[in-house]
Amino acid sequence: MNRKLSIIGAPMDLGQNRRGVDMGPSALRYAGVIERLERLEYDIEDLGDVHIPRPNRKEVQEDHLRNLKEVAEGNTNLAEAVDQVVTEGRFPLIIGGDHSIAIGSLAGIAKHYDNLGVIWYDAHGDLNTGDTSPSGNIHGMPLAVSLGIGHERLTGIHGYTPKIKPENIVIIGARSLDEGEKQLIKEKGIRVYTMHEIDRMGMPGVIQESVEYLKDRTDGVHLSLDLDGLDPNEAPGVGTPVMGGMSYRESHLAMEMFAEANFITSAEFVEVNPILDEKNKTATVAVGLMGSLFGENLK
Ligand code: 6HN
Ligand code: MN
Ligand code: MN
Ligand code: MN
Repeated sequence: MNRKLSIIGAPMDLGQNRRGVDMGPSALRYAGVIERLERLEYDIEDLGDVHIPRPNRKEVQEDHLRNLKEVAEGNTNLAEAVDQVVTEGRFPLIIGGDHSIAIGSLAGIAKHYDNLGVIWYDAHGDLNTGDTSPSGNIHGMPLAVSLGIGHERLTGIHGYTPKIKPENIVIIGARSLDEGEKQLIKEKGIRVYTMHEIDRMGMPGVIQESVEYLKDRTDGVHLSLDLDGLDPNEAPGVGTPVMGGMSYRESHLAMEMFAEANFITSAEFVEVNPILDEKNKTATVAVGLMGSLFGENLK
């Protein structure tokens, strides 16, 4: 694992319609992310938060895409910050913010790789477009956008498209997929471990298979962890909870196995909403998972 770590906050809440997720970066810092990782002897810098514009309430919504202009602008800023960190040979750890920030993260990271792998740890596929989305919320679209599918104001961020290839993606924990997303998964042959597979194979089997699958075909792997991938009993502070999720222990095991495999090259933790949370529980869970991901139990 790269021992040089840069934390970038992305206080984005415009990719969905519940307020509070823009305070996610603060909640994660308050839950002790820096101290936790410093204990593991990382050279760690906190770059603070990138600028996210405020929404223009008077503007009409374009093509069933809520806050398109502002989400695009915020992600452009994030892409530049992340690109800079990777250029400096440091590991970018991005803290959100709603999941639309994966658009900017991947834009900044993927140009440094020929075959960037992506682990999408989430209750959702985030594979919608303006046409298939039930909500118009861009946080349900970042994986499609990164594949080059969607509005060009989003797909073209940071000057190139697509960012990633369908065969380099693994989705883990899915249990709420929209019709259009299911179709795209089939059409593109995207690997998905739904809760059904996790129940049948067990988390160790799922992670082992995912690692084996990605290891020889990729030259770097980005972990995009949406806290709603966990069961809402254990991570209640999220905007789009779905029952029947991955447990706290299963999630730690997944992070520990990723740490053992030593192949994650960038990561983001998203959708922590302290207003919907219970005493910062979800942020605390997220920071614990980061501890495992960065090798706490390998010491
Ligand atoms: N997330 N599939 C739903 C939508 O509105 O597109 C929910 C998306 C949730 C997105 O949790 O990052
Ligand atoms: Mn650049
Ligand atoms: Mn998501
Ligand atoms: Mn989700």
